[in-house]
Amino acid sequence: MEETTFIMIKPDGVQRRLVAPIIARFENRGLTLVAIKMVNTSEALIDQHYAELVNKPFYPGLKQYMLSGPVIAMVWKGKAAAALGRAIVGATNPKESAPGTIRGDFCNDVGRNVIHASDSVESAKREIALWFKPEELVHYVPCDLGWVYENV
Ligand code: IDP
Repeated sequence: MEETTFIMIKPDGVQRRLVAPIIARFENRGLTLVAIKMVNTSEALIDQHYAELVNKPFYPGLKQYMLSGPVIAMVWKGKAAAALGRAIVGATNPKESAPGTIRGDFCNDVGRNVIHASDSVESAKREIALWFKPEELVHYVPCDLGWVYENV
């Protein structure tokens, strides 16, 4: 229940006014919002965030996309938060994302797939440390936990 994951609404999600519907998907699933901020990204931050992809042929386009406007950076907490976050977001390529997932409901093209979710607990730790200072994470106990989880 203490696991956290990093979720980011990409520039197209912000421009297309999808912030509220996207956040609702995570709240509806019983995850707890721990941190949120709007960020004007920088080249250095995007290069670090996507360090594993910098040599891919699509990276220049990805970087331009990620620098094209503000993003919403978030940390969500809950049981299996990283795996659940990926399930809520859907497959990388929207053509393969199931309906009911964010990408399956709101996008079409892999290069405009509106949202990022950490792909593992380890990635989440790295990404949270990259995007947030420790004091920006606000931990509290939501009053409905016993209704979200069988064993609290
Ligand atoms: P993920 O976002 O589902 O974790 P990654 O493989 O880590 O997927 O790729 C990061 C991002 O790079 C994707 O979300 C997508 O925006 C972009 N991307 C991945 N593959 C391609 C591609 O083949 N063409 C264009 N953009 C891509």
